[in-house]
Amino acid sequence: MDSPNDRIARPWGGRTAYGAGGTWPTRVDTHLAEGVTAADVERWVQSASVLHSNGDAMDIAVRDGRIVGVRGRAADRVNRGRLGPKDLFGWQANHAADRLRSPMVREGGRLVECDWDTAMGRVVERSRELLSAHGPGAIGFYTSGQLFLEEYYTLAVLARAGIGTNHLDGNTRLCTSTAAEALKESFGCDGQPGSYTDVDHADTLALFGHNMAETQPVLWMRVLDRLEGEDPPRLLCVDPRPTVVARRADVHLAPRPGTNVALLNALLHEVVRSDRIDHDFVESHTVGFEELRKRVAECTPAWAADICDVPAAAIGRAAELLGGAERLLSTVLQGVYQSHQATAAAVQVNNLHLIRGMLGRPGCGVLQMNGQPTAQNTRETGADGDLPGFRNWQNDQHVADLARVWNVDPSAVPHYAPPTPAMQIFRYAEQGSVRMLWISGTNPAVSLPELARIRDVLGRESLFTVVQDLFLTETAQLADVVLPAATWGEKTGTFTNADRTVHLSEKAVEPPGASRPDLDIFLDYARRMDFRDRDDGPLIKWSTPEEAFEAWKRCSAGRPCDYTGLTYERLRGGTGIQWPCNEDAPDGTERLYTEGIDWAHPDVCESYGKDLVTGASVEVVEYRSLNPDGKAVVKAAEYLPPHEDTSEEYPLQLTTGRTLYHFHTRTKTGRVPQLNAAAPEVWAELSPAEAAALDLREGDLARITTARGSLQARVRVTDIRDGLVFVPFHYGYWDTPGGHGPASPDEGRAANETTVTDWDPASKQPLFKTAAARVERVARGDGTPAPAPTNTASAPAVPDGVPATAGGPRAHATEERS
Ligand SMILES: Nc1nc2c(c(=O)[nH]1)N[C@H]1C(S)=C(S)[C@@H](COP(=O)(O)OP(=O)(O)OC[C@H]3O[C@@H](n4cnc5c(=O)[nH]c(N)nc54)[C@H](O)[C@@H]3O)O[C@H]1N2
Ligand SMILES: Nc1nc2c(c(=O)[nH]1)N[C@H]1C(S)=C(S)[C@@H](COP(=O)(O)OP(=O)(O)OC[C@H]3O[C@@H](n4cnc5c(=O)[nH]c(N)nc54)[C@H](O)[C@@H]3O)O[C@H]1N2
Ligand SMILES: [Mo]
Repeated sequence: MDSPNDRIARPWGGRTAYGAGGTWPTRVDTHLAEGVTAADVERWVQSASVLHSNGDAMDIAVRDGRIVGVRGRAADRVNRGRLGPKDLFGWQANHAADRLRSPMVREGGRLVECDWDTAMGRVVERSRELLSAHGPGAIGFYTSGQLFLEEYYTLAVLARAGIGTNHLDGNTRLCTSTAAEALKESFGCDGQPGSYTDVDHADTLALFGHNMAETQPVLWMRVLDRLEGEDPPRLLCVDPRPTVVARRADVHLAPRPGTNVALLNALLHEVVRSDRIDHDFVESHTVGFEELRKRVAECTPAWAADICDVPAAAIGRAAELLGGAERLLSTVLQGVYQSHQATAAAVQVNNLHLIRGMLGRPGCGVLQMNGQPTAQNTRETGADGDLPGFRNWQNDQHVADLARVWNVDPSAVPHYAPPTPAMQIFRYAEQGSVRMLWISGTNPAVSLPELARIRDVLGRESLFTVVQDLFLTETAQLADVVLPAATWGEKTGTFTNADRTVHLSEKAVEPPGASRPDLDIFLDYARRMDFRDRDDGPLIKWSTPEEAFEAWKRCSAGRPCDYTGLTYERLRGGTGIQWPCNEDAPDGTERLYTEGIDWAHPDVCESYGKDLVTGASVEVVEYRSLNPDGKAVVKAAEYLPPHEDTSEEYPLQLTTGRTLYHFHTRTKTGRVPQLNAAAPEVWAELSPAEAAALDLREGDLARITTARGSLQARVRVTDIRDGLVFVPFHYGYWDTPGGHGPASPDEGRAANETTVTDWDPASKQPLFKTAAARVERVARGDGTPAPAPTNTASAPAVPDGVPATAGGPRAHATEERS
C-alpha cells in the first residue's frame, strides 16, 4: 500500500506551496535506520549530500561509531530541510561489508592485500622511473567530481607544479565541461550566473535536456511548491522522453536527440522576429548580436520542425513562453551537454538570456547545471584541465600569478598547450605515451564510452594503473595498485554545489580498516616524492583539510571564485554560503552580473573562447579586437547534424542517462536496499509503436546493438518519442556473477558497451546522448514487467499489470513542517 511516508513511492514528499516572491517554507526530512529513534542518536554531524550537484544540507546521525541516519538542515538556503531519496538512504553504502580495507598490489597477475608502505612505495618508484626516463608527460591523473575541494587543490598542485604534467583531468569532462565552456564562451569565465532563489521569483522556467525531477529532486520540490502556490510559473521542458518534468510542463518539446541547436535557433528566431529584445541590455552589455540576428534569420519554426521532428506550432508556443517571460530561469544539463554540438547549444541558452536582458535580477538566471556534487570544485581548483582559480593558461600574467601563489618558477606550471582532456589522456594511454594513470574517485570501466576499448587500455601491461576508491570496482579490478579511500562522512572538507553554495562536510565516523582520506593519500605521495618550491621548501605546506582550505583561499583571492571571506567556522551551524565571498561581499553573492559583466575583460577572463565548430582556441589579439571592453559575447552557431546518423543497419537513435534511484555506476546506491530494489536491473525504453514494429512487449529481453557493441535489457514500453531507445547507464558488472564484465559481448548490460568515442569540439565532453542502434528480441518475457521504476520517466505507457514502485516500511521518512 502507498503510504505518505514512503519516499520511494513518493520521492518528492508532501507539498509546501508558496507564491511568487515568497520564501520557500522549511520541511525537515529525516530517515533513521530501523529500530533507531532520535533519542538514540549520540551526535548529529553537519554535512551535505554527495549524490548529485544540488548540495542538500544534512546532519549525519551517529551512534556507536556508525552512521544511523540523516536529517535535512532547515537553516540551509539550498534545501530548507528537504532530502531526496538518495540523500535519505544512500549513507548505508558507507557501511557496506565489501568496502576496501587495505591497499592492494598486483602480484603474479592477482591483486593481493598489502600495507600502505608497499603500495605507495610502488607508486613512487614507478613515478620516479617514468620521470627520469620519459619526463612528466608519461604520467596522467584522472580524478573526480566527488572528492572535496581540499583534495582537488592538493592534487592540482602536485600534478602541475610537482610532477609538471599537463595530463590532469576530472570525470567532470564527461559531466559538466560543457557548463564550464558555455560560461567561458558567453561570460569569459566559469561561474554560475543564477541562484536557486531564482525559482522563488521566476514567472517562467525552461528546462533544456534536464530531468530535474530525477536528478535534482530537491530543486524539483522547490519548483513543485511554486507550481502549487499563488501565481505559479509557466514551465517549458525540452526532452525527448516523457519525464516527470515533461508531464508537468505547459509546453513539452520532444526533439529528435542531437538537434538542440536547430531548436534553439528557431526559438531565438521567434524572439528576434517578435522583437522581444532588451535593446538597452544588448547595447550596454554584449557584443555579437548582429551576427546572431543574421544566423537565425532563416531558422523558422517550420525549418526546425523538420529537423527536430517537433510540430512548428509547438515551437511557436515555446517561443511565446520564452518571449513573454519577464522573469525567466533556464536550466541546462546532459540532454544538451552530451551531444555533438554541446557548447554551441548551451551557448544559445545564454544568448536567449542576454538578448532578453534576463540576468542579474531575481528570477532571471541561467543555471548551466553541474551534475556531480563537487564538480564545481574540480573546475575551480584546476583539477579538471583548467588553471586553478579560473586563471587563463593563455595569459602569461595569470600563469605568473599562479607561480607566485605556489612559490615556483612560472616555467614549472605547464601551459604550453591547453590542459589535456580526459578522452585524450586515454588516447595517450592507448598509444603508449602515458605510462602511468592514477584514477581517483571515478569508475571509467563503466562510465566512459566504448567499454571494450577502455577495458583494453586499462588492462595493458604497458600502463601502470593506480585506482583510489571505496570498492573493488570494475576499474579497480584492472589496477596495478589499489588504494582504499575514506569517503563522505569519514573525512572533513568543503564542496560547492551548482549555484555556488559552499558547504562544509565534517567527519562523523572512522573509515573502515586501513582506508584513508584522499587528502592524506595525496599528501603522503607529495611527501614521498619530496616535491619542492623555488626556495627548496616543501611544495605543499599543509597537512590538514582546514590548512588546505586556507591555502586554496590564497589561490582564489581576487579571482571570480573568491573564497577569502569563508572559514570553516563560518560554514558551521548555519547555511551554506555562495562564492564569491570576500571583503566586498562578506555574506556571499546570490547572483553574478547584477551590474554588468565582470569577468570577460581580456586581462581577467579565464578564456578567450573557442571556435564552436573546430574547438580551436581564440588568440588574445582576436579576442581583444572582438571584445575590448569585456562585455558578454553573443556567439551564434549553425546547426550541424549528429555525427552518427541512423541507417538501415542501425535504424533507431540510442540515448542513455539516469534514473532517480541510482547514482552513476551504482557503487553506492547499488548497495542500498531501498534504492536498489526500486531499480534492480538494466532496462530499455521503447515507444508503443516501435515495440510493436519489433514485436516486443513489456518485459521481453532485447538486444541493443551499435557499431561498438551490444547489451541486453528487458523492455519497458513508455511514451518516449518514436525512433528512440533509452538505456540507463548505471549497470556495470561488480554484482554480476564473476564480477569481471561480460564473458561475451552478448551478455553485456552496460550502456557504454554501445556508446561512441566522440566528443563536442569545444568542451571535449563525450557524446552519451546520440548513437545509432538496432534493437531485436532475444527472448519473450514470462509476463514479469521490466525492472524499471513506474513513477519516473520510465513510467509504463499502459500501467495495467505493472506494480507501482514502492519502498515499504523500510523506506519511511518523516517530514516536519514549521
Ligand atoms: N538520480 C540521479 N541523480 C543524479 C545523478 C545520477 O546518477 N542519478 N547524477 C548526477 C550527475 S553527475 C549529473 S551530470 C546529472 C545529470 O542530470 P540530467 O542531465 O538531468 O540527467 P540525464 O538522464 O543524463 O539526461 C537528462 C535528459 O536528457 C534527455 N535527452 C537526451 N537526448 C537529448 C537531446 O538531444 N536533447 C534534449 N533536450 N534532451 C535530451 C534525456 O531524455 C534525459 O531525460 O544528474 C546528477 N544527479
Ligand atoms: N552512457 C552514459 N555514460 C555516462 C553518462 C551518461 O549519461 N550516459 N554520464 C556521465 C557523467 S555526467 C558522469 S558524472 C560519469 C560518472 O561516472 P563515474 O565517475 O565513473 O561514476 P561513479 O559511479 O560515481 O564513480 C565514482 C567512483 O568513486 C568512488 N568514490 C566515491 N566517493 C569517493 C571518495 O570519497 N574517494 C574516492 N577515492 N573514491 C570515491 C565510488 O565508489 C565510485 O567507484 O558518467 C558518465 N558516463
Ligand atoms: Mo555528471
